[in-house]
Amino acid sequence: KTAGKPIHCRAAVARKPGEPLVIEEVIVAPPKAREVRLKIICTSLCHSDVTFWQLKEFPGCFPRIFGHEAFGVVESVGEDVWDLNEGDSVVPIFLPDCTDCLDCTSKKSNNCSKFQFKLSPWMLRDDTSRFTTIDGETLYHFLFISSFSEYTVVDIANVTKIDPCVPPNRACLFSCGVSTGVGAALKTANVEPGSTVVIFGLGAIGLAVAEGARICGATRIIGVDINSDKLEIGRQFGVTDFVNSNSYEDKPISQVINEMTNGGADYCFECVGLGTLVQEAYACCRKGWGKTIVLGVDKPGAELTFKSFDVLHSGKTLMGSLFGGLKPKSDIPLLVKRYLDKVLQLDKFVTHEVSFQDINKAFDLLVQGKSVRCVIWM
Ligand code: CXF
Ligand code: ZN
Repeated sequence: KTAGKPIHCRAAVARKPGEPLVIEEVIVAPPKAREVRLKIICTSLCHSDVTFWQLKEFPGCFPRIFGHEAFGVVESVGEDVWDLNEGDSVVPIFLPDCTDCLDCTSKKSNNCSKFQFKLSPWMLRDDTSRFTTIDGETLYHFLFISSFSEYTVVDIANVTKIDPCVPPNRACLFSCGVSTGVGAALKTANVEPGSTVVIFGLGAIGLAVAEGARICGATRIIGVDINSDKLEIGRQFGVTDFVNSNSYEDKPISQVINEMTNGGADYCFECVGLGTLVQEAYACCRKGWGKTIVLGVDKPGAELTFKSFDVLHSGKTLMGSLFGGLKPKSDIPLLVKRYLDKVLQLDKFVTHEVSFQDINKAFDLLVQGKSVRCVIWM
């Protein structure tokens, strides 16, 4: 039995920004109080892993174990863990859900106030690491998860149980990007049947918004991207119109959309993380009732500017959405039910699968815009 003892296993360590990960032997400490140690079965690569792996200055920090979209099984539990047991199937989720603060007990929020979401390189509660190398070097965590390791330790606030009948390479998708996009359409926007939706950026998040909008009965789903390969993949996700934003030099993309939609879309989703694109999205949601929902993550410290008149006297709404507005512990089971009922389609998100030793291939594919989700099997 491994419970209570350190585990030696393989992890993909990011030693320097932008450089290939190195598979190394690491030591994973046993879980402390209110923590669990997970055996990771598979993990998938989310664009946030790539973003922070490329960052040279803080919040980039090294050496670090990335990965936060995963499926695993509880190997052992620390003290004061009541609702998770050895052998449970789980998805780790970067957004904490303590279940008892003002936010976690309100259906209006998914932004836990006991554990404020932050870009910490440590464990959630005590700002320490559970990873060391065999030379005794401390390794940083990522988004409280660090799933690019055969074993990892996570806080119970970052774990959601999942029905074990979901296959691992589908279960891991609930952990971040797909849930975020689907949640943004279903929960943050609550898209009505017959709506016109515009999606800026057809990566996994944008395609998941399309899947959510399709489930909600949107009739027109316009995809905007600079990569024409996204036309074909978008079609598979129910995108009805594709606009290549690089093909219009003479007019802003918001004007193209306003002309196509006779005055603007019901819902615009920004899934890239560029201030200028947020402005464009806002400029082409319909006056009176249009909503623009921002999912993209801009550089830390970036600012957004708008004309006061346009914001205050247009009847439009601009809002951000963290994890698609989903409450990890209560909403993920509802999405899982939709998947098991064959309403939510997940197969098409997984474009590639590789084994753990080939993890750098997953990075290459995502950086080149060739994959939607690449599942990495441990
Ligand atoms: C993101 C969410 C917003 C901040 C950076 C990380 N999470 C997962 O990909
Ligand atoms: Zn993510």
